[in-house]
Amino acid sequence: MNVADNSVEGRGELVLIRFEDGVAVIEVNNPPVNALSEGVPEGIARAIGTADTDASVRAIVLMGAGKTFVAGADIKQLEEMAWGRGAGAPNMHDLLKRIEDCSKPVIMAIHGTALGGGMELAMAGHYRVAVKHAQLGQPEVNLGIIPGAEGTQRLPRLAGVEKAIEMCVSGKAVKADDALAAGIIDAIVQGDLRSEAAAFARRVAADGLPHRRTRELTVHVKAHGTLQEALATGRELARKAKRNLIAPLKAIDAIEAAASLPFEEGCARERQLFQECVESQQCRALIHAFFAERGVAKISGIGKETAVAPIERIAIVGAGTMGGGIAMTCANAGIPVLLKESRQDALDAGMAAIRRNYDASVKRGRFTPDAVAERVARIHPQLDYAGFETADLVIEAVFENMETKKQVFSELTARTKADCILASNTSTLDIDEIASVTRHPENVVGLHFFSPANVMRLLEIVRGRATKKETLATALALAKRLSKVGVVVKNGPAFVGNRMMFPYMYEAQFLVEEGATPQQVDRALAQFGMAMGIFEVDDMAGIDVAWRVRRELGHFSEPGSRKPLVADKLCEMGRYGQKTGKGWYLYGEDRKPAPDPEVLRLIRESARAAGIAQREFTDEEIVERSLYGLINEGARILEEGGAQRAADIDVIYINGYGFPAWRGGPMFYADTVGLRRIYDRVCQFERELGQRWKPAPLLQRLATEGKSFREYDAEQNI
Ligand code: 3H9
Repeated sequence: MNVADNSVEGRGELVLIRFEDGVAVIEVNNPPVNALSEGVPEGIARAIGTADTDASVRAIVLMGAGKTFVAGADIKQLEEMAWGRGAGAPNMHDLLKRIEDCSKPVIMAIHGTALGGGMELAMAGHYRVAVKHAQLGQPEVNLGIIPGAEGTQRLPRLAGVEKAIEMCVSGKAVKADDALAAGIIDAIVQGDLRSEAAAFARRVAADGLPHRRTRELTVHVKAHGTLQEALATGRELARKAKRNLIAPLKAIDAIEAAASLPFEEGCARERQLFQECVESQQCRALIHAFFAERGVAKISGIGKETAVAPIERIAIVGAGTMGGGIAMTCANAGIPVLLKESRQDALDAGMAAIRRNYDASVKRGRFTPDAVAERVARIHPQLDYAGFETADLVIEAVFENMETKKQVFSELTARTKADCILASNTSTLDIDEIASVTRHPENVVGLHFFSPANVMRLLEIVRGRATKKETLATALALAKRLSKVGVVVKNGPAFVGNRMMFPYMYEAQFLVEEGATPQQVDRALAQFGMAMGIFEVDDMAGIDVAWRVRRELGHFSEPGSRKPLVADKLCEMGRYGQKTGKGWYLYGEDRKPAPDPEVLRLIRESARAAGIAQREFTDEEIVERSLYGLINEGARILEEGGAQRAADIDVIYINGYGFPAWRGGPMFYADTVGLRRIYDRVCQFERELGQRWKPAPLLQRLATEGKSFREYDAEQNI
């Protein structure tokens, strides 16, 4: 075998080429994900040129070194573009043409993920082979852009208009079998990818098989009668599934161009649409969200050298809604779970709920019955602490009450091994006080899952005064294993997410006391992009739950503080929200909220009795009053060190509270409005509405200095 490593460009070996028995194997070598950073497209072009002119080469294989094929354009580079800086997008057009026009057959060999520009690169090959676990996708919409390297032109030629729309609009990757069935790849290889792909390449060359150029294929419509029907269905789907997003509709425009224009012109149209997207506020916000999500795991004082404890077995105390959901999360990740309850009926009810949830997943096609059986078998229901001494981590998920939690922790500390991590799923209570009853407070941490725990991605990891860094590092690693986004927050009343939620929730309630209706407030918030209005959220979480937390945290105990009038009354009337069929709204069989005249009457009567003047509100005022209080609280938390970065707060709100990712999270959104404007409005609200609107000192400082939360984060240099 003749091996000749060929370093390309001056930045190390970004692209390698080896010659193996008549086949040139080109490897993209740009860890961690082989992104198409500067130098990579040029390197690939050069390697293709080398192989094309080498008479001993009969065929070419292009693959990724390390754990994946190419995972797309370098998003750092795209971020620069989005902010109007940098050199622009890589010129992929010339490279893809060079590959397609190569005189030797080019076989793309895919493992890991071929995403975005990576999938586009793959589609320019004459043939594609992949390992079974490979995934291919056009996730650009998740970054607020459309495929910009001919993906919208090539995919409908390979897989048809509908599949192209489905993939470009959803942004979801498909597995190798699906890609094979759709005509995106030509074969799935079973053994070693490199040697199988090389053998495939030799066969293509030996048999003189045609160079299949994607650009020469005809765009086809599969399930619909006409192109226009397929496009109309796609646009409807995009409007529903990707509410408020610009890019999915633009991707469909580009696919339409593929079907109605010659290839080169379609590509030009795609580039134009790509450019429009990359310059949008949505793109900036979504790229911010992408890096924010990856940034949360970077914690000062914790590095690669910090020991992470192996978690082989987890025990959970409490089989209620939260405990059951957490048990499912662990079982889904392949971790055996002991699930303890104190009463048989509660344990039975908990296990029944788990089975019901899994059955629903089978019905939706998410899991096979066998996969569910395996998962349920990992959950061991029990009434005592048997086996807890073998657990590496225990998660307490009992009733939200300090005395009950302390009781559980004092039992746990006696029944678990010394290095067992003891976690509380509390959403508001003081972790240090809970830890005070244990022998090893350094092993105590908060793991605040969000309901439903098996669905919601957010995990607040609460760092107590004594929590050691190894415990945090283990919690972060576990979050990743459970497919959650773990965000480390400091112990403090209601931590970060819920603490910011209170001013938001109360202000919405004051708005209805002053003349707005719950529906109007919720509609304004939904139009802003929130997944749900705040009154719907209160009904879903339970009005009684908020009532208990208010008391636990001593809200409105300060003299002169304004207390919402209606929430307590609803609670006293037994209107707890969805679970009782009545709360701020009425709920029928379909669980959809309907306005209730009784609640409106109660609101108006309470306001009249308290002498609150009534007026009309615009949607803009509603959004400002609801969200600026939340942002102001976020600034206060940030300054107190409750969260490490403003971007961490964004990740919390996007993943746990339905804040629209395309607005980048509340703190990023505040930057886009301008902190000066937010600060001025907060000051105005303070004058008009009182003390609760006192501006956070950090907000004041940044506004005065003309800075943003992003700049504040950059200065922290974590
Ligand atoms: C595109 O391709 C546009 C085109 O149409 C053409 C334009 C002309 N660039 O997620 P992880 C970093 S748009 C730069 O923790 P995993 C990431 O920040 C792009 N960096 O790993 C992190 O860095 P750090 C379309 C990237 O194993 C590290 O890699 N492609 C990129 O859980 C590890 O990331 C996508 O949208 C990138 N493209 O998941 C794919 N990707 O360690 C986006 C990752 O410093 N990427 N990084 O924090 C992903 O979905 C996941 O990263 C992936 C791996 C599934 C690949």
